[in-house]
Amino acid sequence: NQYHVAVVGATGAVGQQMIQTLEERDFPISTLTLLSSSRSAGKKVMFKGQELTVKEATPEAFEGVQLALFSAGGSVSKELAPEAVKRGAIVVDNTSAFRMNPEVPLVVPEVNESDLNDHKGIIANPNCSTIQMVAALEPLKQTYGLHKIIVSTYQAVSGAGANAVTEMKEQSKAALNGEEYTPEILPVKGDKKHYPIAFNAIPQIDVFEENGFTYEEMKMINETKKIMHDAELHVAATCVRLPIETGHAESVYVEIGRDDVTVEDVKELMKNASGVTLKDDPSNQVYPMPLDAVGKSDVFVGRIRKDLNQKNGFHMWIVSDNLLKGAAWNSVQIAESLAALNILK
Ligand code: 11C
Repeated sequence: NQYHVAVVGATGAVGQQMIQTLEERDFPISTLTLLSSSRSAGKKVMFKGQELTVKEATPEAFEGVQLALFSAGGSVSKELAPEAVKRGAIVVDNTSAFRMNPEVPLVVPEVNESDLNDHKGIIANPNCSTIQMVAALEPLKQTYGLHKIIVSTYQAVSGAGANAVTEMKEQSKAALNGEEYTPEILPVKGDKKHYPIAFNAIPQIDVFEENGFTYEEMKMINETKKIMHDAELHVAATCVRLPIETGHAESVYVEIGRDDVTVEDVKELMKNASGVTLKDDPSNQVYPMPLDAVGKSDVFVGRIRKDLNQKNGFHMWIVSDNLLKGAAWNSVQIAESLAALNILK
């Protein structure tokens, strides 16, 4: 089978990666429709050696589309994903618009691929920092059970969009030249205050909630419980933005369901886990880093240690390309699963 596929947000950072990933994976496409806001309509994008013109995303643009990958912001998804579904498409949405909707499967194929069978038109792609964490922890949960996760993130600026990356680079140059600059985007475009990201660490990703956690932290907490089908799982997150261009890193502490598990046992699990690469050899200073993860689809795990006091406690370091496994690759992987499971006909 070949499919009529649409990419919504085709000129954005994630949209571009989606198009490239569809090409690299040779996803069976009969027609590729590229859609964007009216501002970017008319731009040209290459796909398999052909120049395609980006069109404005309107409800009518989804006529005949069988699969639509959305990554153009939550408000676009809220407005147009139902229009695409109405016209017969299955939507894979990379925004937070529908993730916690009980009617919408929230899927990381290595963890809960079978949830795709329950879709009602829209499937949500989780937040990037959630995806890499659950992909690495699912084998532990399956084998030993999982009670508690405490995560601190070291997140890249590309998660906040291409403009934020430009801001970081401009600020860095200005700072090195001893020039003045005014931060305008980070930590959050629409928030009251802005802080420099160059040579800094900002413990705010997205806006604050009433409970003192940020929305990014609450996404990691709520999405993890939904994807892992465990409302009782204890999850706490602290999300921090660092001046890294691409590649989110996470320091994760977990408590599993058994006391007798060794570091070697956990390493063995990670070695055999789908979508996970173990990079853990402290004697040779081998561990995952964002610069090495860029452009790769896997989730990298290292620095695995058993807690010194808690017999069922382990520490680990998880790194992945936030634009690939965190977004574009996970979306295309969902599309491949939909085709393989014959859900996409
Ligand atoms: C960040 N995790 O790094 C965010 C970006 O809900 O899909 C992804 C936002 C989302 O800023």
